[in-house]
Amino acid sequence: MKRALITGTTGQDGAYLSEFLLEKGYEVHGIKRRSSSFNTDRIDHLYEEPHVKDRRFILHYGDLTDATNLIRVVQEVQPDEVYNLGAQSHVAVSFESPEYTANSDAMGTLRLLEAIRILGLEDKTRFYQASTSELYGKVQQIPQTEDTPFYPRSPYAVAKLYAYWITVNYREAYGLYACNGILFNHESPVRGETFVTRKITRALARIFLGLQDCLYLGNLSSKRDWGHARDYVRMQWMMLQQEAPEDFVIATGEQHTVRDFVSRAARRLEIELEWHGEGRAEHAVVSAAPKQAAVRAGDRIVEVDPRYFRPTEVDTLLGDPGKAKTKLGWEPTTSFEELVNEMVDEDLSLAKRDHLIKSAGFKAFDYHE
Ligand code: NDP
Ligand code: GDR
Repeated sequence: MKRALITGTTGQDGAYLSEFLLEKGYEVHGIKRRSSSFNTDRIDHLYEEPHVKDRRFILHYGDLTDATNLIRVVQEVQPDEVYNLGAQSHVAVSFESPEYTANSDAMGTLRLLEAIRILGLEDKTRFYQASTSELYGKVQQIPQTEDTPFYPRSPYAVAKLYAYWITVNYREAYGLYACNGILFNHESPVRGETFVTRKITRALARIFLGLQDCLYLGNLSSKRDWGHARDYVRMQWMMLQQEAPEDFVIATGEQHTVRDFVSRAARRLEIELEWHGEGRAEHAVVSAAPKQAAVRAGDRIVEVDPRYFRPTEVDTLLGDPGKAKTKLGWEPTTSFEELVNEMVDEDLSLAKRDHLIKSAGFKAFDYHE
């Protein structure tokens, strides 16, 4: 039985990858951070309590900022494959916590690679690094391939640049089987609530039910290549099954603006939007809505709020997944429309639950950022 160790197992990709590897028959070990409240929502359906005999999903407390902890966990698990998905992954937050972001995302990757080396596991353990299209930043070539130059535009991307190169360096210096997956944005119903797609689908579902009045966003003209996390974790595994380690771009090859994502998500709820104004004054007004919606034609439900603009922005990202397709036979299976619809449908179910709680006189969770 193959054994995998995943950092960031409680995150979006960690949850999908854990599920995927368990289905493949792996024994899966995940690192989770100590938190004052439960942080395992996304993996609760996989949880096996410590008394289950021969359990295949095992969690270890740990943190990428703690080298001794990583060495101990790697020693205990003796993994065949390590997936380094753990990170402070929010670009906007990285401007507020740049040092912590560098510590977890850049130094954390080094610590994990060193743990493998210190324990003499270079010939046994294969290593996957969660690299990112944010590396391209101020893009110099469209679409972006494995050979496009990097120009990071945030503390997050700069930290990930270090992680990218230290992974390449350990491959070249010590013969470690180590790969970078340069993944473009990928989303799902369990995407973190403050990334733009989930913020949109969650807010629109709540607006539909009258739980919220308005959705405030930053740069509506940003273009992203959005895929489904389920498709992308499959590729993370595929990368570690080749004869020789290589880096791959994972993307759909299709690009949409944030504005377009909003309009598509609204349409799933049968709400039609009209866009007015420009830049910081841009907003969307309902032009048609179904009877059961809590909004009416003329309601202004999307506004730009400058607080969500970033000091330096990545305006446009579009990946070329040609190498992944030719060499590994990988292709995304979920279209943009299917992705938007799945996310809206799931958020509508969650909003209905909150609506029910509220209408029964209890306080429903109401946080949005
Ligand atoms: P999430 O933000 O959903 O998950 C991040 C995970 O990392 C969480 O489990 C989080 O724990 C954990 N984590 C954060 N800080 C630390 C730390 N110091 N030590 C250990 N664990 C930590 O990210 P995604 O699942 O979306 O992304 C997975 C990886 O892929 C990340 O590295 C991200 O940067 C990268 N990436 C993501 C893309 C995307 O579009 N989703 C695209 C390209 C790259 P907790 O749950 O406790 O917060
Ligand atoms: P990104 O994702 O920065 O691409 O990083 P995010 O969804 O945060 O932003 C995408 C684009 O939308 C614009 N935007 C807003 N973003 C947020 N979060 N909130 C808003 O209100 C808002 N309004 C407009 C942003 O400015 C941006 O242009 C994600 C993360 O998962 C990274 O970890 C990963 O490496 C990259 O994708 C690939």
